[in-house]
Amino acid sequence: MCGIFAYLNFLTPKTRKEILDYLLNGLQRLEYRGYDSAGLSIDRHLNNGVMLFKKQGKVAALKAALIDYLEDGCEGSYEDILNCHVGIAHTRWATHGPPNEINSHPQRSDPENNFLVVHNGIITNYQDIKKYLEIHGHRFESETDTEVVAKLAAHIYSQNKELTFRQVVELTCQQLEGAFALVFKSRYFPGECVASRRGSPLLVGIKTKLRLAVNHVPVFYSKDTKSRRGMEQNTLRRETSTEFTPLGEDHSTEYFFSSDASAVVEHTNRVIYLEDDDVAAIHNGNLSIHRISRSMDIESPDWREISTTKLEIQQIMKGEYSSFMLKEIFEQPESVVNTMRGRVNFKNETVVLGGIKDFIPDIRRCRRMLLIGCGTSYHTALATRQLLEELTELPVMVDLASDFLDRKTPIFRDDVCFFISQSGETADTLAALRYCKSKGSLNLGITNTVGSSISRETDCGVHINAGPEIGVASTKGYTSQVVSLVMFALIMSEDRLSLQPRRSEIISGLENLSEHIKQVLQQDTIISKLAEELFQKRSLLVMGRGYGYATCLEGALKIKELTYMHSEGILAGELKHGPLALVDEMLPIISIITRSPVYDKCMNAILQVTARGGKPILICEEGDTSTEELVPGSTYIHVPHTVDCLQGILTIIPMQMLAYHMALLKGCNVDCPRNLAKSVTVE
Ligand code: G6Q
Ligand code: GLU
Repeated sequence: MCGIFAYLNFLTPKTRKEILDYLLNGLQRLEYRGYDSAGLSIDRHLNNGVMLFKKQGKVAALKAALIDYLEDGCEGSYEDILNCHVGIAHTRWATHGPPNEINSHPQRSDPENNFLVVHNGIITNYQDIKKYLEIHGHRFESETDTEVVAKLAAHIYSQNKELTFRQVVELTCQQLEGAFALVFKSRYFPGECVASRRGSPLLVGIKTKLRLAVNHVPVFYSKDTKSRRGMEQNTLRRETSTEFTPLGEDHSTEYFFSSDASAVVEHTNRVIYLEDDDVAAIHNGNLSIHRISRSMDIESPDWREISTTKLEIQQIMKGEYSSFMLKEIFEQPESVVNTMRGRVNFKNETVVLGGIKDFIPDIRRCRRMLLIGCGTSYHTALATRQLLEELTELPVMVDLASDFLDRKTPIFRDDVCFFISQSGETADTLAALRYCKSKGSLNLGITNTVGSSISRETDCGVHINAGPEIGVASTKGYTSQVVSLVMFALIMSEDRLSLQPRRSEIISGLENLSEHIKQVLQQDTIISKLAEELFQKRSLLVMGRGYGYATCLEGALKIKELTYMHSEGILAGELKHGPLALVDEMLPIISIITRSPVYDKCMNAILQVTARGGKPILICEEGDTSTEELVPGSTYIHVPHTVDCLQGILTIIPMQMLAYHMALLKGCNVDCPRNLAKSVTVE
């Protein structure tokens, strides 16, 4: 989820200082991705050992610690020249185990650092692998999922010392489930580096003095079960060693592995984007790419192109995006998948939330559920209350943490309280949690931040795994929180026969969610045009009901916090009870209207608006011709149709994009709106 940077210099003499500068600088280039700790590994001066440096906090803290250590001179000087060397580095954003030095990466196989690995992503079957390795005598030191990878590699190698580094990694990765980008370094294979990915991005940068002989790297298959001509071969292919070399006599080459191009562009613009299950190995200065077998269904090419990246250094601080907020909005197709990864089995229609599974029987026995949060996290509670009521048949209360505390709300031992907080540190939510703890309820955390106060102080919980959210306005945090509570509702209803068709419908909606979000994001041009029409208005209403109501409040919050324009989310059912007085030809009203049992009621509200000269802007479903017939001539933003309880995820995204574009037009800082902070640690 965060950053990987590795550097290999082959026949390219570099001082230890230069290598460390490359690694630290690479990590700094990846800082925009957000992280909580950093670490790196380089070779030791003497006896072929490997050094590990890890630090909680910023890369600058790691740098300071390194300088202190190396300047003491005990591990060889800064100026030692290393002709062939591998250094690996990482910025971690914790998913398993709080941020601290032991949990930082590189993770190691043993105290001798025989195999080291840096990892982005989540290994979903790490507990099974851990049990297996423990039986075989391995002792674990960290709480991460990643440590199993280093130990498994060492275990596999200990059983067959004939294996090449690449084969060790290939066998290791075959056992892994989940999402990963991995880069390995080993004491047994000095000067070699092996990397692989599945679901998390990873690229290789190449720098040579002379022109490259080829503009692609061939892919080799360890097990070629089906040739291109469709003939069964079932043979192990012979290894070919020189897969890729520069032209001429000078074979000096430098390689970079990185999560994205921003960390390598200052060294080279020649990059190879690895594909899922590629194993890229550098041996004797040669890069080769291997796969276990050809994909049977996709005609993927037998080579990886060496492309020329056009990214300029000035552009890279936020990757290819101009702001964190934009990056986070566009990450949502991926972040919702990360929230579900290893938890939803779409085939068997089962859901497992490891962090709460032992508490499910207690939760099922409760008398009431309370969802508590602030701001966007409170809107998550509103967005999921209806589904929770439907699938649990329990009373569900939603509360703003501050108000909940002001009221000294009565709480009982048979209550289950959810504390929803992206940061896990919000003072009001934390105070509400502490209050509930004193009353003896069962307390669950829904947070994005492993090791945060809410994650530590609750009895159990769900990490939403959306990746770090840096923009003050919450975007991907919101959609992943909603997905987490939907998954929880699915678990609560798994043994209810009568609810199975409903569960299937929701699980299928979750399966298609990422694709649907991508379709919504394609509306960017229409939305930016709409922003041009709206950004100079004085006020904006967002109206809807049912599952659309949370979108109204959250959409209005996005507009007001980013553009400083007055904006209000209103429940369509309340229109006649006040807000209708505001309606005239001038006031823009965005209406959320999707096919649901409240469609007719939403339509009535829209007609009341048009009857008073108002011109609603409609967020509706693709193919919904009836709305367009009833309200002709309005501006429409279309979102794909999905199951009602997930529709709010698709309707909030145009609102996030609208708020973003309006803020840009008004010249506001989209990442840090005035007067607001990302983590509100005071009440
Ligand atoms: C909205 C903000 C804000 C946030 C709250 C609660 O865009 O990000 O409303 O949701 O301050 O924060 P936590 O979710 O971190 O508790
Ligand atoms: N899951 C790993 C951990 O928690 C890696 C997290 C990351 O991508 O930084 O250590």
